Amino acid sequence: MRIDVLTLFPEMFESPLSHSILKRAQERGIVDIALTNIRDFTTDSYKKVDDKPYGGGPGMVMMCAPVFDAFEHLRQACPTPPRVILLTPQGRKFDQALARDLSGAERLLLIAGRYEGFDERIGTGLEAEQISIGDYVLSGGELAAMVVIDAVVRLLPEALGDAASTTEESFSEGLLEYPHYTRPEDFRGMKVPEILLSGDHGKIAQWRHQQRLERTRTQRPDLLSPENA
Ligand code: 6GU
Repeated sequence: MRIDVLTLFPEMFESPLSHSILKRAQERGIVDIALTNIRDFTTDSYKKVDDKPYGGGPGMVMMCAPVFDAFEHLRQACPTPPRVILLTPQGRKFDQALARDLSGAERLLLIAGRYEGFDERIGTGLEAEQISIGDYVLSGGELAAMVVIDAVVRLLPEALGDAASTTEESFSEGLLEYPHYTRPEDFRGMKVPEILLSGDHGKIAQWRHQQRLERTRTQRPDLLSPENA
């Protein structure tokens, strides 16, 4: 997969992209992630990327021209048409199903904005899908873009070792994970549940399933399908 990111702050991406699974996936050639600074596509001496909103009101708006020019530069360089994603609180809410859907694309182009928002014509003109990562306001789209990249890349074949590969499956069943424990058996008086030490794999599986249902009921009842409720 190839992922391009258009951003005013490419440096913000450096640390998340150079650790752990994202780092390894790039090293192994599973994903190629390229950052493009929108400001490099300004044409005036101030390198202006934002302007006052028509109609008045607070804040500044991301201008069309630098974003379109950066976009067209990237489109020229590679013939595969990308899925174009605009990170915005107005977008469709990101979830595991959307991550899985995006992980099937050959190419993604993410656009992260700053200021009050994008000129509306950026989304319409570039035929972008709009994605939000949740109902709260971030200072810009960069962290949201990183969330999307992380969730998508770990789903690419071979991106994960065996150990981690089951986590996503459980979420896709619509239930939270069961509780995990490792050594010691007793930590400051907090004991590992007896059943996990029993060696009875049937009983353990049953207990874990029960825990998943119970946790989901108490912490995320919204996730429960009618047959589990
Ligand atoms: Cl994608 N952008 C911003 N600025 N805030 C958000 C968001 C995106 N998703 C949730 N909050």
